[in-house]
Amino acid sequence: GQTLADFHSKMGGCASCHGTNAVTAASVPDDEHALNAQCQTCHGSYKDIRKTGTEIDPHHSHLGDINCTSCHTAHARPKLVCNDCHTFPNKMPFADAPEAAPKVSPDEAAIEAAMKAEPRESYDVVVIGAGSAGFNAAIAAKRAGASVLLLEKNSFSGGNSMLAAGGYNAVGTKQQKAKGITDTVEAYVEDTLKGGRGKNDRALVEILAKESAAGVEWLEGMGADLSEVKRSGGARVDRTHRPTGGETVGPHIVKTLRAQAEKDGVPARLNSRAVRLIVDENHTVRGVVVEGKHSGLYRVNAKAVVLAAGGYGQNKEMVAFYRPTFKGMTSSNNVTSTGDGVRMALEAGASMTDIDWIQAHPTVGKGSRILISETVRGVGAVMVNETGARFVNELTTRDRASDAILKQPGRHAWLVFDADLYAKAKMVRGYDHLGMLKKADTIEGLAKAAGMDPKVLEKTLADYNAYRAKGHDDAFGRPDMPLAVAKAPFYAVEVAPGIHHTMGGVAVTTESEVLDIQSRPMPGLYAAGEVTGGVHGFNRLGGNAVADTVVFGRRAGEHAAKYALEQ
Ligand code: MEZ
Repeated sequence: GQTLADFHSKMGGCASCHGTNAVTAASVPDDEHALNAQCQTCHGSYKDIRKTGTEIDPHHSHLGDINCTSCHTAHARPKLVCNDCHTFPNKMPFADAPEAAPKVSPDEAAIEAAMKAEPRESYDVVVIGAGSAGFNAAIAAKRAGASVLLLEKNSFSGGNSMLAAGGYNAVGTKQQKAKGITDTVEAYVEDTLKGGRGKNDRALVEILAKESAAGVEWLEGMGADLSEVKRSGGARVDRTHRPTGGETVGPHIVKTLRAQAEKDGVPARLNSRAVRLIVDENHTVRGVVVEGKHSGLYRVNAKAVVLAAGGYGQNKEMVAFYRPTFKGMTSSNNVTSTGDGVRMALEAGASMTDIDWIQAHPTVGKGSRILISETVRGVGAVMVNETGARFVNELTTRDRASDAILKQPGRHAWLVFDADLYAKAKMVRGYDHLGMLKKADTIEGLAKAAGMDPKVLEKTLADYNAYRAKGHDDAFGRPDMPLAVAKAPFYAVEVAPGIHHTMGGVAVTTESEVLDIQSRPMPGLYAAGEVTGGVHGFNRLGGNAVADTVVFGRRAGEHAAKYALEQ
């Protein structure tokens, strides 16, 4: 079959996509911005081509305005990136084109050669990974006066942050004050330490809490909407901030950061994988070897490098090695969470903190990779087992909730809620759109649709509603019961635990410096976000990952810039 490129070349030659310059590896920009602009000149923007019906439309997704070429690969068979997580049946044009040749990883000799070659470019700060931590670091470093390159291996930016659903934990915000919520830095710290079973690095947690509200303001200053505040598991008060209407937080923040980075002159360079940190004999960082999708291996010199490459939740070998009991478990993470940052840091001589601590999120859609956000429980859903009985405080910490589900028959559970919750939590409409919900006009009907015992489910919900009315959950001590489950139609979604966050990672100081195996800072090497260990201890609280990426992303960028500008 012909490719998209064959088709276009018949219309206007290579110039129809590439312009009139000769196409060479060096002339094709790694980020494909120019190509994508060209696609949109003829076909219109995503908004122009968006469908309005109820069908799944990849041009209107939580990934936002990503590059057309992420899916419409011109010289080989196209690939719907949505299907990295979903199983949409969408038919792609040129679906019969030949498959791309399998990617060959660069060998050691080629990497060594690139390390010795003349640098293609030089920057004060190179940031690896364009998720929330990386974007925050790049913007902060740029604003501090450094020249900055932001690298992203994927064909679109956002990383795992793109899939963050629940929200951003912050204390002392104007949103909390407006709702009359009494909260303190100490309470945030204590909740986080309790959730982490006291294994967290307290100094890092204190920074997280103290700088959390400033991080919200920093994002708001870029146009973000974090106006709603709700409860997450393990928190004593409502401190999880998110966009109005319960919209998912990750895509919103990524969209905001993407636009700001573009505006500030630090857009992510896409399709550009960092493969090796260049460090000298004194463990001082000198640069990075990059593998461009089109331009191959090249060296970039840097006075400082910020590792913001995310966790390893999608690296099955690393999961099986560090946590054998989670071997083969599904993961809610983006396919980009492959542990590259941890690997590069280890190769460079960094030390690790709690590298084997992995979090299973209790509610990943059964048999899928779709996270059913903690928000759904926070807003009011009740969790029952396959008979229809409750078995745990729905707002306990994730490790406890996951353990409790794995002890139930079939090692799964159901979240049950009603029309009021459906109206309040916008993300639930997304699950409905994906066909993940059972729905019925009566509780009996819902129980039958989900294979539960109707009598058991009816009694469970009647008891729950009575506990709510009197303000005390006699059965499991759930601290917050915002909604009854009383208004038809009723809904249920089947869930089971899945890998969600790798709490361990690169060991860092409070100034985001990476430590070597003798616990000495490695000059010029900084890290932030899920690639690091220490902040979350044994178990991360919902809402603390986004806070981590913003607070420590900013700090890493600022410290890296300061260091670089002093060299
Ligand atoms: O912080 C998280 O991981 C989170 C809030 C996830 C979720 O359930 O939405």
